[in-house]
Amino acid sequence: MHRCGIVTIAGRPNVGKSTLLNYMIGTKVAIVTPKPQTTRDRITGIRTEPDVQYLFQDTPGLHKPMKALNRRMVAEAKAAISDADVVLFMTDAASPKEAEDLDREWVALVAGTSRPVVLALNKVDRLDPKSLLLPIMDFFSRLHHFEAIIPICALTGDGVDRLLEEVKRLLPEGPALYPEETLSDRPIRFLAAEVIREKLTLATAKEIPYSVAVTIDDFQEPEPPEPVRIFATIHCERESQKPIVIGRGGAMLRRIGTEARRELELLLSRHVFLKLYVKVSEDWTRTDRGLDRILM
Ligand SMILES: Nc1nc2c(ncn2[C@@H]2O[C@H](COP(=O)(O)OP(=O)(O)OP(=O)(O)O)[C@@H](O)[C@H]2O)c(=O)[nH]1
Ligand SMILES: [Mg+2]
Repeated sequence: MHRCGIVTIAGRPNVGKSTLLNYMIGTKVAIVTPKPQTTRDRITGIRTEPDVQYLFQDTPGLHKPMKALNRRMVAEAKAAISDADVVLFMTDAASPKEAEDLDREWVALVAGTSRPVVLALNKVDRLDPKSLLLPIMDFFSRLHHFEAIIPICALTGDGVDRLLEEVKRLLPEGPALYPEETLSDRPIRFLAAEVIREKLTLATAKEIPYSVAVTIDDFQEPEPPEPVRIFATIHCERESQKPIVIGRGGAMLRRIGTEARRELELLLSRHVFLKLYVKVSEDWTRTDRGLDRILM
């Protein structure tokens, strides 16, 4: 029997959803940073095996929807959960007690969909001793009837085979929907913009990561050995943020550009020429019109 279906990966910010997605797909399809609220869009990563095709949807970690951007992220996550055949609910087993309230809100949300839910307890590498897992499993099994509760480490892949087995048996019967070689539903230029945003998020502090967006103005793929030519714009929300992103004598922008180019060269297995511009798009995160103008 062949199975195929949508598996939505959901959970609060920073628990490791995108890290797990990348591990399961075997390459980077979603960006990862140590800062919460990194993922903004729904991204589908596709894993094909002889008897199953998993369509994994990565989602933004939900949080208080204060701005139009956050409201849109919450809406994306909720829509992805309601589209799911199986929900892969994720939490960070090594996070402090205070995170329990957020997890509880989250469980209520996924439980409301009546979809089967598998719980992945991530970051067990940081749990010492391992006996600490038992009270966590107990906490969650009192909140909801999970189809399975599986401790994993998304960084190393520990436990992920078992997780995949559990998810597989819950997927509906059906043919593969994508060709075997398709790994993501997003075009390569989306990944290019995301990699630039990842490097920017890693290099800047405070509100900057939450105030910027990256658009690709032009993406040219001439015959090798000519490099791929990418022209991108970093949009800030306010005039005062522009000099921070550019840095003294352009140092910050050069650093972001170099790191993004290096990673894109690895992902594309080609030389890349990358040119970055910085622009102020006043308050783009605050209104739907602003979002529609900037987001891809
Ligand atoms: N120690 C450890 N760190 C992990 C593990 N999985 C993910 N991380 C780290 O946790 C941080 C957040 O990972 P992400 O994959 O971006 O988390 P996310 O859930 O997608 O976060 P949002 O997109 O903000 O909702 C990164 O620094 C990862 O390297 C793990 O198994 N062990
Ligand atoms: Mg993410």
